[in-house]
Amino acid sequence: MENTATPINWFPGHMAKTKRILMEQIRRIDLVIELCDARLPYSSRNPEINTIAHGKKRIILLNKADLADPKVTSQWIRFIQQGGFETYAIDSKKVKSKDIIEKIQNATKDIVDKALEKGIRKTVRVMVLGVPNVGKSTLINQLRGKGIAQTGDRPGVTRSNQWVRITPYLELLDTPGMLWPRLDDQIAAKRLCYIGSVKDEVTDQYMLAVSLLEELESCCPEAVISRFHIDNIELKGQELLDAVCKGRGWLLKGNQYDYDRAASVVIDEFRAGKLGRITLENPQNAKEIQE
Ligand SMILES: Nc1nc2c(ncn2[C@@H]2O[C@H](COP(=O)(O)OP(=O)(O)O)[C@@H](O)[C@H]2O)c(=O)[nH]1
Ligand SMILES: [Mg+2]
Repeated sequence: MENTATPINWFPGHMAKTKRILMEQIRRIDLVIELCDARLPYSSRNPEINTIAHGKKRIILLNKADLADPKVTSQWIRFIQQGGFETYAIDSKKVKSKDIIEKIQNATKDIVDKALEKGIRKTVRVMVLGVPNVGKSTLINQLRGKGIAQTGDRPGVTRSNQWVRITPYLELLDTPGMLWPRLDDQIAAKRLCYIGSVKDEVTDQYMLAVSLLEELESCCPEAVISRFHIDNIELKGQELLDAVCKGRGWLLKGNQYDYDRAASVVIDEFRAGKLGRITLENPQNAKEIQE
């Protein structure tokens, strides 16, 4: 089998619309929290954020750090800090609300103090940005905790545009996920499919599983050998998927390989972290991410 998947169409019209909506909201925003996936700190970052968040304070969170290789995450943290950004690795399902709120308060202290000088107790407004499925809503729900109402009681702050009040003086805006429009970057596109940022229905799961397996073979061969019970790590394409089907016993009647099952299980197991904590990109081999 040749590796000639049809290019992933990952910048449909609604992404352009999303960008427009974000550009409209940004004027009211004091701080942007950019969430990216710690397994893909290059491909899951959206270069458009530099335009959208231009001139705004920003904190970059490497989310799902529980699924990523902690050593590589530390490298990424240093790399992003060198680019002049405040950045942390988190697991948004477990992160302590207090810690993140403190970071937001520190980052916006000068804005709040300046307003106080004029006698105004300012409400800090934070926009949470990131590709689909990166954990934006999970983080916001975690920060909101139990019993804190959504801010549906003020004009312009409704449930429908997802403003959430965290403290009396802190509001967060959950945004629809936005993919980045670099149609030329098919590697990034594929990797975003691995982590579920692109809908599975629009991608060829078989091709996706094969290219994921090939990437895993080169980045963590031991994990592939032990999880899929294969012994030849040089295999590529269909031969690789055949070996995985054989190794895990994914067979149909008549000893045909069950490719559908194999593709979906390979992708699911990677997403669930069952192959271990894996990061697919490191700062040395990723292109420059700072602007
Ligand atoms: N393992 C892990 N899963 C997470 C984390 N954050 C979010 N998730 C899961 O990722 C999926 C997408 O999260 P969601 O908040 O809906 O993403 P959104 O599309 O950016 O709003 C959900 O199944 C979450 O439970 C994390 O830090 N670690
Ligand atoms: Mg969401």
